[in-house]
Amino acid sequence: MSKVTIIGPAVPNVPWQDKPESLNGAPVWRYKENPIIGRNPVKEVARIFNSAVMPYGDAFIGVFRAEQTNGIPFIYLGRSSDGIRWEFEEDKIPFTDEDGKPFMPVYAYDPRLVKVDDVYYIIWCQDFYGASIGMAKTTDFQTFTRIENPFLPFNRNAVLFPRKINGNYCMLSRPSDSGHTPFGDIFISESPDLVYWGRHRHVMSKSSEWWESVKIGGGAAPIETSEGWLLFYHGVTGTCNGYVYSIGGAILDTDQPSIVRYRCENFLLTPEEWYEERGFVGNVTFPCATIHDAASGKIAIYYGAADTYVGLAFTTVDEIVSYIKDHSVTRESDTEIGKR
Ligand code: BMA
Repeated sequence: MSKVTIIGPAVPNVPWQDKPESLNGAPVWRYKENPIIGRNPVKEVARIFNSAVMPYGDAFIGVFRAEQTNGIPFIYLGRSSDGIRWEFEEDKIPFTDEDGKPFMPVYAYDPRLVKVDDVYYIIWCQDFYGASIGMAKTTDFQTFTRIENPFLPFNRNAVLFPRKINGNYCMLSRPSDSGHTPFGDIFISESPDLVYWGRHRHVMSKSSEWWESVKIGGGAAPIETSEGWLLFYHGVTGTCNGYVYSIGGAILDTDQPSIVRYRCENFLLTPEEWYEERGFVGNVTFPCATIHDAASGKIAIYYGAADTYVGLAFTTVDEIVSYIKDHSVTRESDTEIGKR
């Protein structure tokens, strides 16, 4: 029985591998057979990465960033019985408007998938006269209805919380500029209906830790725990050879998630393996989802690797929360409510 509890359903078939004994103090370990999705996984798709999955019935379902052979990213649906071997639809997800008419984004990337009450929401980055956030809902993974774009451009890395907080939907996002943004902090916004968004608050900024000194962005949907919302996010540093994307961790206050309770000064995972260092864009580890089991505390982290592959890594809620707390450094801009 874990000391820190995950608040959520039991997922007894959560993908899992035990921690290797050789691992030196690190709280997160990789699946030995990574990457779980290799190149050219679907006809006319060169690479799948930065993708989100979740339990669905007795199996798993996911929305995948698929870079087509014309270079344009779209979202494809995938299914898996074990969360490791995935089968993909041959066509991109057919988004429609509220009247059921086709309504495809110009491009779509970095999807997140979050269930709130009985509805599944897909949130991604798309063109809205500049890079911003697109959103759709489904209850059956057959029809996918676009809902209003939540934010103005430019914005990316929107992550919905898996339940309403104080009666409102809550979403993290990362306002920035267009292109390969050299800055960016995480903010939170609230909505009573997923149409009107407001009460924007700052959550956390890039930090003076070198691995996240350029920009940060939300990653997987926050996991509710007895200690607060456990957030895996990405942090970026700049080098002579370009950006390096690592995975970081923080714990946000349960009722006021713009307040950061703990923030890990160390990265939790950084590009080290060949599939993380080498690919279309080398040196990228980019978390977009977790599958987690409230009964055992096991957490499987899904991350994009080198803009080419999907990797899987593991931790437990006890191990990760105590590591984040033991290595926590918070600054005023983390711990304040985030309103100025
Ligand atoms: C960001 C996004 C991600 C990508 C990363 C590294 O700006 O486009 O999809 O993984 O760059 O290329």
